[in-house]
Amino acid sequence: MAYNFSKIEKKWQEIWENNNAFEASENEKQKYYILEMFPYPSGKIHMGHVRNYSIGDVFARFKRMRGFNVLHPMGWDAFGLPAENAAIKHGIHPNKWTLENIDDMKKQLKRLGLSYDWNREVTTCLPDYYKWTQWFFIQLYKRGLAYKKKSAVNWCPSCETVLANEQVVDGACERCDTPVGKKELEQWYFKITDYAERLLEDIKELEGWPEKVKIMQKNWIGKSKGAEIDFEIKGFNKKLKVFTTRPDTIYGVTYMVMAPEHPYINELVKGTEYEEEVLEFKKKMEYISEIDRTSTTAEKEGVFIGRYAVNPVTKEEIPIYIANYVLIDYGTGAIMAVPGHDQRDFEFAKKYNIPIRPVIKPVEREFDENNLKEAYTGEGIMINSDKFNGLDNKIAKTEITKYIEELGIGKATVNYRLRDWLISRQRYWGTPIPIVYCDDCGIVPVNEEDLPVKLPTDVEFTGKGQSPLTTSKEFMYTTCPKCGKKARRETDTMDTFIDSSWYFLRYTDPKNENEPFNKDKANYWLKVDQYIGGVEHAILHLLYSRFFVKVLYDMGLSPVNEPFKNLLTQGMVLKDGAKMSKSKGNVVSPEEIISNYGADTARLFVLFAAPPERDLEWSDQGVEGCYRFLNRVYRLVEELKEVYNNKCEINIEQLSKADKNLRYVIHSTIQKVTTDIEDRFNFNTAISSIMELVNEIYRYKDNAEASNYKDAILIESLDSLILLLAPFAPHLAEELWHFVGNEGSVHQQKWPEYDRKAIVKDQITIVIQVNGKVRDKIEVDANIDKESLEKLALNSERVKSFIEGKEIKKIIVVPKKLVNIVAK
Ligand code: ANZ
Ligand code: ZN
Repeated sequence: MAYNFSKIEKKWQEIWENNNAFEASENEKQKYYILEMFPYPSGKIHMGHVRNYSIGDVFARFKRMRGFNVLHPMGWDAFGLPAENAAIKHGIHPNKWTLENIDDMKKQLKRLGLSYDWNREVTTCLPDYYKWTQWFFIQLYKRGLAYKKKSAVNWCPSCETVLANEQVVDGACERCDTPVGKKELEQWYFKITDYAERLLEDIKELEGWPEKVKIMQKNWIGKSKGAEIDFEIKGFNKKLKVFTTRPDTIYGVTYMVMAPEHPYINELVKGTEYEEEVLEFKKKMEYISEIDRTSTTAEKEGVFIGRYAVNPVTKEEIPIYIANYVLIDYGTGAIMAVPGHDQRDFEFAKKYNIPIRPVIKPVEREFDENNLKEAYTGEGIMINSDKFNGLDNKIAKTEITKYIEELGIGKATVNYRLRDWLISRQRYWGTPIPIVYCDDCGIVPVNEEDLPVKLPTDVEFTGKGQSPLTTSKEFMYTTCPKCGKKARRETDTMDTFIDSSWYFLRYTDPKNENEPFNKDKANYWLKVDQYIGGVEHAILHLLYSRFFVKVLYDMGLSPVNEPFKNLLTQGMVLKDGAKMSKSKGNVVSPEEIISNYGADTARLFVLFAAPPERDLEWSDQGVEGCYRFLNRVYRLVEELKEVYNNKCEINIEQLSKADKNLRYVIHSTIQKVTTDIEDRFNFNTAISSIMELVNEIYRYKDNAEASNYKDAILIESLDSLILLLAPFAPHLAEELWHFVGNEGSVHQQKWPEYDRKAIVKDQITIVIQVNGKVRDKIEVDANIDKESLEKLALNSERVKSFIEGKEIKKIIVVPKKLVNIVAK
């Protein structure tokens, strides 16, 4: 008969909930803050969630048993586009849709038996939370870290609405298939670029982060050292400023390229014969994404704008182009092109017949400078560079930069790939930006005591036109906080990444009505000791959170300068080799697995099937196997319950070989499971050693060689088994703990310590070879001396048959391992 998991799981979930078993509060114990990335309330949990939260729950339960004061909270990243789409499609208000989903998902999460402190639940779409998100916006604004700038958005001309990037499918509107265009809007930005250097520098502090995530962040910030150089434009009163990482190549500049969006362009071509073609090219570029424009395989293309620049060192006149491969928002939006040493420039120059002039040649290979097959991007010796000829190009880089500075035409600079964070969304379901526009006073932040600026409910969701907030008269029109005259509210809402940039701080003090969180509380709990989530957040969410914490740190609010001490990025859940997803139709529903096998089996499977950082392949047999294992555990404990009537002290001296062997397995399993969880996240190998332990207990219980201490040793083994199982299969462990008559919750027990003496083997196996071939294996006392070992080896019956009639030349002994007899 299978164990009644549904009854058992329901029972313990209720008891844990009624006892507030996982409530956390500050105390004198050492704290441990474990956090899983909170979910978007789509309505249904998926296997990725089950995996993420099961991993976190193992940690939380384990650390509690290790004596830590554990904070393990959960909440909802509840603003975002899907709620608004549901409103447009089904006419349900986003608020209702979201809160109902939260209700459903909470029930589903509770069925998994996760040890959260639900009293700390945080929901980003509720006014008690977004009030503080707005408050932070105002603080950033006051510090000059929030500002407005014109920039382009995706625009569907048929729906007359702004589209998020994910609503643009193959360049067309996802709703009506009309080609998407661009529209310039005034939008809000956070000045994350002010923190670029610190965000980069402090990556060094992130010791417990995966190397790959640190590299991704580094590349995203993208620091380049180089120079800014001004080029004169013939017949034009402004200079063309470029950013280059290769000032050493300046003698090889044979043309210039400006981004099509460069602000000088219109003026430069106005009224010329080039105007039409240039404007046409600009228009064409509007519809091509940055990624497509700059991919290395993209065909380089551009047009001559009819103007010339002057190379400041050679005084040559060189043509100016606009081209797809130069972007407006990197560096200065213009480049000096060196086809001899930059492959993009090389391809462009070949195509448009522009001269190619190498200025560096490699040291140790042939180099035909008049017939290049591709750009030479390596180091070497300077050529064609006047007084710098013959220098190592790395030295020339510094020397030429100095020369440029002397000439007063440029300077050494650092450039970052990181852009400022565009936070404006022309959407309803987000945190309203707490700004008012007054004809007299301009941009005015809402008074802090008037927060939150609440989302109105009288809005229409048509999917067309401007942000739904503009349809609410009540919301739109207000009075100026400064002068009291009629004023208009900002109708953009904030990017939801802002909500998730500080939720981990709110968990430390979730009900505070007077401040976002109390500093002492935050100080007690932070940093987050272990953060767990998908690698898809390796850049944006983690970078934005780091930025936010640094800003709050500078404001004296955050006690820490980095939020997350250790980071674990879990792999995906795959089925038939592909990611489980609705669109692929290969989804296994957690609810179904829980109903058919129980939460403990579901948890055990996702933990056992692969190490957390690897992708996990779904397997129905794997689930079955875990289910059978838990049943096997249940039957074992049920069968052996009686032994608990015979508790007694074990006398080590009187144990039999079989007793010692089981105790060896018990304590080495404790040791292995402990280090597997603590040091390596190797939950899969931890679980398999627990399975081994169960096998050993089965073998032992019927073993005739057990001593009089058999029952005591069985008690020791079952107690250990149940405790080790507690983080992985918490319901079953709790049930069995009580079933055998133990006191208190298993989850409040001390994690077992292994007995060092029990895992010292007093017998070891020695391999015996004759002339290098293995002929026998013998069991000997672990402390045997060399002489006795040689004697035993020569006395082995099997060995004897191989050395009969031969002369023993030599005996080689490798202590604790082998004996090799050389005989002729
Ligand atoms: C001349 C040169 C010669 C360059 C050479 C490279 C190699 P990273 O390292 O990524 O910072 N560049 C500058 N601004 C650009 C823009 N807005 N769009 C496209 N390309 C741009 O790259 C810096 C280099 O990328 C700069 O150095 C510039 O080309 C180009 F042998 O200047 B270089
Ligand atoms: Zn005013």
